[in-house]
Amino acid sequence: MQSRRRWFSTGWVAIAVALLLVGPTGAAGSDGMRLDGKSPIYEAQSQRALDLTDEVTLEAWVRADRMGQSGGRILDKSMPGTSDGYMLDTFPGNSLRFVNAKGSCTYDAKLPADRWSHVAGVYSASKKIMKLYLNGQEVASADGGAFVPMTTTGIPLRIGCDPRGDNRFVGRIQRAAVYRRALNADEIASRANQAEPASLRGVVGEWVFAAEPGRKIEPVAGRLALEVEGLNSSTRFWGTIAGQVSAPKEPLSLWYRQPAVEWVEALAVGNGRLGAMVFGGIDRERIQLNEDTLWAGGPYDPTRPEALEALPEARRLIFAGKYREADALIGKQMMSKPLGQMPYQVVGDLLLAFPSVEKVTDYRRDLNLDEAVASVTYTVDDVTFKREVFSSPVDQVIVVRITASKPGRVSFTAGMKTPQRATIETENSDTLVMRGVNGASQGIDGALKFQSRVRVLASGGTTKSEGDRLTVTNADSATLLVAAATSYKSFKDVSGDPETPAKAAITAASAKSFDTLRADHVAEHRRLFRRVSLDLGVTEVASLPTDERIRNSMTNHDPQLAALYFQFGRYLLISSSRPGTQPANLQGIWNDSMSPPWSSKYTININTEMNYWPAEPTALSECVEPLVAMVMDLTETGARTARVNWGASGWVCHHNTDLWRASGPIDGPFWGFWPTGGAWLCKHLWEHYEYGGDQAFLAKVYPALKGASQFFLDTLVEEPTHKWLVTCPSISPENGHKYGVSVCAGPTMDNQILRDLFASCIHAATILGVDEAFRGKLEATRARLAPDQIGKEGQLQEWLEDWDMEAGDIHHRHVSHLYGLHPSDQINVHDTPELAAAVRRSLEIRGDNATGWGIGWRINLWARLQDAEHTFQILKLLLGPERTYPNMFDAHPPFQIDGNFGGASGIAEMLLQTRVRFSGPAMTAEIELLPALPKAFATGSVRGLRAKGGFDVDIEWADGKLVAATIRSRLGSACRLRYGDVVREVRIEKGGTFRWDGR
Ligand code: FUC
Repeated sequence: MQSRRRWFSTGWVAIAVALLLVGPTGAAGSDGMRLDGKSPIYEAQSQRALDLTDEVTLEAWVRADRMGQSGGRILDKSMPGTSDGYMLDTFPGNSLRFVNAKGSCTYDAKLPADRWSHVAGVYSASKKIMKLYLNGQEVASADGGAFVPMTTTGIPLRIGCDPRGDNRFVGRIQRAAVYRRALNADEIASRANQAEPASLRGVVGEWVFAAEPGRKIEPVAGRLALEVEGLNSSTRFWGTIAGQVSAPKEPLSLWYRQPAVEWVEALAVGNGRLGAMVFGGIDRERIQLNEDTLWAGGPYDPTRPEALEALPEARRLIFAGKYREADALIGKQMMSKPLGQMPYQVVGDLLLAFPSVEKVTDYRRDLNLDEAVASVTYTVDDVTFKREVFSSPVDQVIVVRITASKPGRVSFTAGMKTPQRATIETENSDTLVMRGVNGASQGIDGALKFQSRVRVLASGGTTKSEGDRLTVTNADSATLLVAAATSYKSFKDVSGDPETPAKAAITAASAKSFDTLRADHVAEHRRLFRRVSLDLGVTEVASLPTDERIRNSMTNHDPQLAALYFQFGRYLLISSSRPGTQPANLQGIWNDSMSPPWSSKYTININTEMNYWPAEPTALSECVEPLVAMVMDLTETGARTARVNWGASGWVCHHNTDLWRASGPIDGPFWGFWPTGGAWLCKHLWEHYEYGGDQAFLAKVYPALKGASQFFLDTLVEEPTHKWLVTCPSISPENGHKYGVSVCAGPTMDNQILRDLFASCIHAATILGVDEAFRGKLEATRARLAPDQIGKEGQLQEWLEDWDMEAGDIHHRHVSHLYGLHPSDQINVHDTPELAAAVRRSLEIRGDNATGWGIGWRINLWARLQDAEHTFQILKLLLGPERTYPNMFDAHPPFQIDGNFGGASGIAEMLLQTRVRFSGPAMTAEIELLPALPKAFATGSVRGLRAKGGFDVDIEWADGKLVAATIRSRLGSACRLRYGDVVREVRIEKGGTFRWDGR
């Protein structure tokens, strides 16, 4: 009110007269607020009142500069890329456009730069009105088509830009308003022609802008204040950060001297199920939340009965060399319905707004990998503020702790937002509740309910609720407990109730002190994390912030960065995959989107397997449990796909699966027609036995191994030339061959995977003493699988025929046919040197640079080739800024977590490699020490790695040579130790230790 009076103090009568002559001024005596593309962004404080569905009017007085083709937003509450919300802008150029779920209404307004224009957009779904007004005159309307209600999803309303801060308006805005009804023509004309129009019924917010508005703009009518970027704003700090803090004490930390602005700068915490990305802002904190069962869709059946009819013809075409025709037929008749699977989705954000400050000193945010706690600290004047965030596997809540070094200094507002269909409200004076339903996708309706609850426990001060926010004022400290759950019970049952577990977790955690919550969390994390320690040497650069180290890693000598990357990989696995949770997907559990890249699913033609490569060797075998559980689910859904699509018994899974365990071929034949995904996953079941020797486990998973084998016994066919038994149709994952398609018969990878699958099934049946006749069948079939072949370039052939050099992309990221060397050990430098040399040739032809996971795989392969220096060169590619984001997430790009795990596994492979051989049920491990130790890691040690056969291994080395290794046996068995050319056979009793110096 104050400003309004000042604003018109020159006397409005004279101005009103002038107005009639020159059109609207709207704001005599004021130039309004200048927006120049860099000025602060204003956003309405509350979203709820703006969630209009039937009617809306958007009004503003603007003086636009000459704008480029893309124009700029005037009032925008719409989700970019969707028709959700509503928006008034100047697209194209200086036109006028009004957009909502109905579509758009545009008028070439030629908005002038030298005088004010009054602009308005009016919509009513029920009255079928969509109109644009310029200076009080109707100038455009959209008449045809359906007048649908507007969709609202809690997107903030912004003035002068879109919710991403893009499409910025350039020029002046002097007054703006939003109404929850469609104003009529007379009302608009009268508004346009008055200098100080009286407020009208239905106004939600009306704001006037001084030349230099403050951080907050109170409405002149309606209730909603505007704030510089509001609670939803970015975490960018507009003030100054002074001082240079030093590194945290814990060397296994990621740390930074500024808040995260981009998502790939934020720090990840997780308890396997609940994930959070912590931005560490100063006056705005964003904690982005995930729950690992919040995917789109619901139980569905993608099988395709017509596939089976087409199968004989597809095979005939392939064996006749008509690959393109086969591809067309498969595309038409054999792919899943729907053709895609369901995406993993975001819960939303917990947003905290703190009092604004101009200057802070000694800002630091870090992620302590040893404690699994993310922290933020900074000082304002003489008060040091601290925030700690962790996701507790013990208490099933995310805990946010806010403290200050002086009493009464903790004040903030907490709210939530989400792109999901959800409501957000307060309950009592201390709790925020988000209730929602998941999204639909590919025609599959959302069938999940979800809930997230945030409880604020402040000590001292006051806590109150207001609309959809909680405000804490002058507290000494505060703890926020965040819970989330969905109604998912299993891939076929969504009848759960999300409220009960979410409430129960908060109630139970509220009864514990913060110190106890934290101590319990840290102890449980350390139980797994501390099993392995790694020292690769430390140089001076190790004390620099993590983002700087990554940026300079190509030129720095920074061996500790590799050790940090290794431990970060272990940290991520512990945080994204724990017994009872979902397996780690393409992004682990961290995703801020409704439609993430590749839907953040389980891509099982490399990515999901790579996620679990470090699990057993780096002593995190418990973390494999979710993967095993998923395979057991797939035996059920995959049996349906086997029967319907292939007419086979057993079970099959193609190149992807999702929360609902869909197992059919998706996307298109080129990517999806690959029946060997489930068989590859079985390797992890078998390896769990090889590492741990747990027979009860083996008995439990044996049906999965058997069912996977059974499918191939039923579907392998004889190829005409050599009479080998081959998969058909199949592909060598995602690589087009000579004929420009990928469909083929018997790609090398399939033969290798099936050799492993059958061998593991035979060994398992032998150990369990079952299925003798079946074993015999597997042995006979295994002997007839196509062998590995060496092609004319000396390379390992990717296909039955020597097409490698004629393939469309000889530098392809996938190196599927090299599976035999890694992750399998069918090929190795000691037993099959010719084939190992052929793998090397293939790798040379492929080249070192690839996507994040492509590099990750190459590191493991070169380590298996035992070329230490080449392995190290590729490791550097992975650690460099092109493949590692500032928060150490792997960049495919975009973010994909497999590279993190492939890198961790590769570093382990440089230090230790193991193989097992069976004689009857007895396994003998061969443990090879320091097989690929580069000069850069000349002196160091590792403790707690695991070797197949049930061994724990510590290794110490100096100047590139083994000092000593300690091998402990958990099972009591024989092993061969190898260091360089020296081989030593030993038998270590159960619980016993053997120390060896390599001689
Ligand atoms: C496979 C890869 C892509 C990507 C996707 C998730 O299809 O070929 O590079 O990693 O999975």
